[in-house]
Amino acid sequence: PAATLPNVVDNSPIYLAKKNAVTLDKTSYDVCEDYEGNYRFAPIEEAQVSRAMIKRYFEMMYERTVSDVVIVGAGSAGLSCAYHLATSRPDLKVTILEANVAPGGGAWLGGQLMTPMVVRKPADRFLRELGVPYEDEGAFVVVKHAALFTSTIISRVLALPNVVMMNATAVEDLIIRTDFQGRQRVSGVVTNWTLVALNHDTQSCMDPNTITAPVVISATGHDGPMGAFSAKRLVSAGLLKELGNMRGLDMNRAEPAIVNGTREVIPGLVMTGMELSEHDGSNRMGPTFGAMMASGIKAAKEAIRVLDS
Ligand code: AHZ
Repeated sequence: PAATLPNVVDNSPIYLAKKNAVTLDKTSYDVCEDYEGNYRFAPIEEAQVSRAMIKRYFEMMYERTVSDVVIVGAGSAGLSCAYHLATSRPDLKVTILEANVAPGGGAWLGGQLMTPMVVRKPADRFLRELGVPYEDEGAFVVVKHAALFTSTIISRVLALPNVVMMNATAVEDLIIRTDFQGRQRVSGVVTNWTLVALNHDTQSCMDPNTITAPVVISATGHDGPMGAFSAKRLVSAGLLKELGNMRGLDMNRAEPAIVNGTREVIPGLVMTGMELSEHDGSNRMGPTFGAMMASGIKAAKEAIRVLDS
């Protein structure tokens, strides 16, 4: 059957008068569900596509201007944290901010551009919870492709109704307030489109935006172009004397140090994943991801403790 012409609500009389002159032949609007041969799409106006995105994105942004928990960074630690937090507390508005266009951080590969991902026990529990298959090697398990873990957890996290993720959005600063006891407390984040954040030196007057939240979880990874963001900001804000700086690789020391060190580092700010190695001066573990999962889960529990206290 011939579909009706799309109905873009628009109060411009000029647009309405000219509309029929620019729309396609009505016969091409027949919807065909047969994937073989004469496949045709349902009719659409370009303005509908723009409005479908703009309406949802900006309504989401408006609503999440006040969130319960903001997670900064969607690498393996941030995503594990988001999954545990949002599934165990469906009442919380969990907002993930990721500076990159693609979420996932360093977890698309296992190490040195090789695809298998090693996860030390007992973090294999989390893979079973997600339904990610692996080969058991005794002390550790191997997922055949790191992207299988990362794509699964991204899809699980994004399917949760209380989670939103804004990609290509960088946290440029922290909101730091003084509480009634005179303590400095992180109370939210200062954001900008990453492409804007990267161009502050070349343009002027590109002020940022804010999201307030009683708990911010920082999962920005070890130092790099954007990494260890909150740890470095705590130093420049005078809330941390100096960076511990990530030490050399030692798998046996590094993984427990990261998981056991996962905590609220200053009021309102929980830190997880490899960012902690810069904050605390602990070792790196290289290409083994169990600590990122376990640290993310611990950060989620810590955020709940802070919220409930
Ligand atoms: O884009 C970053 C990445 O996706 C994002 N990020 C960093 N700064 C940000 C900012 N605003 C928003 N200011 C920001 N997003 O944070 C994510 C960090 O992910 P990651 O994979 O780099 O860190 P992780 O701690 O989740 O996992 C670390 C994995 C590593 S590194 C390592 C080693 O070097 O030895 N070993 C492991 C397992």
